[in-house]
Amino acid sequence: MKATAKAHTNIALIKYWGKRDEEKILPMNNSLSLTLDGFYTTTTVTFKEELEEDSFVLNEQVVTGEAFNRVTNFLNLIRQLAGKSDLYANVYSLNAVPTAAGFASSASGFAALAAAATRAIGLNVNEQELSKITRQGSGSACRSIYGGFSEWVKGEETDGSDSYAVPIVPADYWDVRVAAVVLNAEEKGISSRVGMKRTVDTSVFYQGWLDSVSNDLQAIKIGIQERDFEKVGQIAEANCLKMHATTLGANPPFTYWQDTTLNIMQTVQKMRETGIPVYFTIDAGPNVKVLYLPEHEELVEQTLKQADGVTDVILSRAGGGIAYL
Ligand code: 2P0
Repeated sequence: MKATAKAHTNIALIKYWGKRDEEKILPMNNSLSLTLDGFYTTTTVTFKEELEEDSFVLNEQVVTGEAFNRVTNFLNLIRQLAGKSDLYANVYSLNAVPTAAGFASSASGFAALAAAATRAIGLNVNEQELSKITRQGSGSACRSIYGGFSEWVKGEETDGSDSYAVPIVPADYWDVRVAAVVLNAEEKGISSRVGMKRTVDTSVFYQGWLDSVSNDLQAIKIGIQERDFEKVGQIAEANCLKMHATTLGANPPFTYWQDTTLNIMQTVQKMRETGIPVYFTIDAGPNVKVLYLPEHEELVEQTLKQADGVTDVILSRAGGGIAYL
């Protein structure tokens, strides 16, 4: 009862920001992302009758505490679905997501875990069902089931049965690239989980965010179909700025940005003024991701590397969906 799966992380162009159900991980709004080739997790799950508890090894280190609890709670869900409540597993993961790049490794991590664990325990699930299961480990992970662009449809049901991601276009539809700009910045003080909850509960700007998402989503999907880079970039950048604006209206207020974050945002805007189509997006941390087209790769990389406060620039193409190894 063993299986290995590989999943890539994804970058949201329309952000998931806020839950309507914390436990089932049901979002307030739809979100849309691009799966990235350069950042992934490979996970092997082995269920064995003789085990008396789960174990989790990540990058050759035994994991305990909260991170272990999240994995074992997620395996409980899969055991329950399979009707095998007393069957425990060894989980062995390798993360090719540099922590410093500021990507949530939970996206590739839970997607790979869900795929490997369901297959190892003998559950026969399609991609939609797998996305739904993955969502309950970490919200953004449900989008990593698919390659290329995918959308997490928030759903309406209270049981979460209609909340899962769907594919928009595959990775080979359009060669859009992403530079992850690693900054000389301190670790974030507020996790995305805590940040989004505080924003939903207290931000005076949160309703404005919710009211604007469906227009952004509709427009960006047309932009993707038409391979209209400027349209997609403009919408993604504006959507990111709106998400971050909600944190300033929270109580107590907070921001994920640091001075180096603002510096890169301005560097990107200046490149645009010289006629290079580049756009930024930022998640729940200080680092910046820059969207660009292949013909501008060299210039984008050089310009970003030379900006103040940058320690590294990691380039990535669009990536594929779940793969079983
Ligand atoms: C996103 N983020 O759409 C947004 C944008 C951060 C900012 O999804 O609580 O790790 O596990 O569902 O998925 C980060 O949140 O949160 C995130 P949980 P997750 O990518």
